Amino acid sequence: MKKEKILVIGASGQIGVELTLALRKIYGGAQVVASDLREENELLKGTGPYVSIDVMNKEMLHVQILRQNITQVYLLAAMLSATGEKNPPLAWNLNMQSLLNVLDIAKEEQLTKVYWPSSIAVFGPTSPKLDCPQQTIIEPTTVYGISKYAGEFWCNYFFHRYGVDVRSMRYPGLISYKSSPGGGTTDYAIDIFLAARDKKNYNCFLEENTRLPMMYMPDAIRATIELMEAPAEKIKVRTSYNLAAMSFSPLEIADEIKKHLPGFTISYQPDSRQDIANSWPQSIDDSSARAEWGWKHEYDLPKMTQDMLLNLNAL
Ligand code: NAD
Ligand code: AKB
Repeated sequence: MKKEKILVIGASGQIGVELTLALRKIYGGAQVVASDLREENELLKGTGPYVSIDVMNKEMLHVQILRQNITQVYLLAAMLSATGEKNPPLAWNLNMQSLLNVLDIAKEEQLTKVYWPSSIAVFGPTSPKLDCPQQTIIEPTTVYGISKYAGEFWCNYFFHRYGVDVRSMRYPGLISYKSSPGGGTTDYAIDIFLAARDKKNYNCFLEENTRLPMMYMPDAIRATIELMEAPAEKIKVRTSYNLAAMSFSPLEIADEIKKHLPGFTISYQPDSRQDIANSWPQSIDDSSARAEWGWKHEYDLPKMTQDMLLNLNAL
């Protein structure tokens, strides 16, 4: 059997750091090449190779894939929802061109697998708010959501037309303590923990009852690896799988934090991110992922909160 050699693009980001470390545990440090626009990453230092790559430079990317004998690519470079609204053409360009560059090279070099994440941001105000199904009305209102929805169809196209084994899931908002988030609407659910630890109060940029789908990073990393390791015949959805774990509002997460830190307080000052949050579903139906490749989440709100506070040394 051919030994896999993996390239993670966007390895210095919120997901990239933890995914790279997890993949290195499975495949060995030398088999997982971390890459990013950023020159280096403290958390990845000494764990395996790191190269600085601009995914928009297709030639340079192609050369690296050949030079490093890469067989699989995990593409994580993207501009997220809130940052994307500050510069829509740039977000569209990065989110689309990076994917097309990777898919084209994967086709040409017959890479064994490609991973590319989509997001709950594909859904818009006309999608069902509760238990939003895998297939439903999808009319995103952010440039980020539009780019993710278009990207899903490029993945589907490259699979059916060229046989590229590209796999994808629609992550909810991800909560983690190792690496900072990159400019999303769900980032408040990370900021709130840092504020609870450092200042004992948090001024939230979303309204108190804004419920959104969320997931703790260990679940997201495990889901990603399980999807990529599933036998190809189990992967029936070639656009992107709905994925879920928990849903909560700022008020509910603040109440959960207060169970551990009774002096914690929260105030609300919604900004432009409120409109983005209002356009997304409150909960997601991920029964296809559960039935087809066995997805099962481990962390709910209380378990995630306890683990976050422990790891941030707030308990
Ligand atoms: P992030 O912003 O934290 O990380 C992205 C990384 O890509 C950064 O380290 C950045 O330096 C790098 N990058 C940017 N432009 C690049 C370029 N031209 N070439 C190479 N690298 C470049 O993002 P993240 O939160 O880790 O998200 C990773 C993926 O997961 C994205 O596709 C995102 O849309 C998706 N996603 C994330 C979440 C979440 O809550 N974090 C939820 C849904 C989907
Ligand atoms: C964001 O808020 O933009 C991301 C996402 C849900 O895709 N966390």
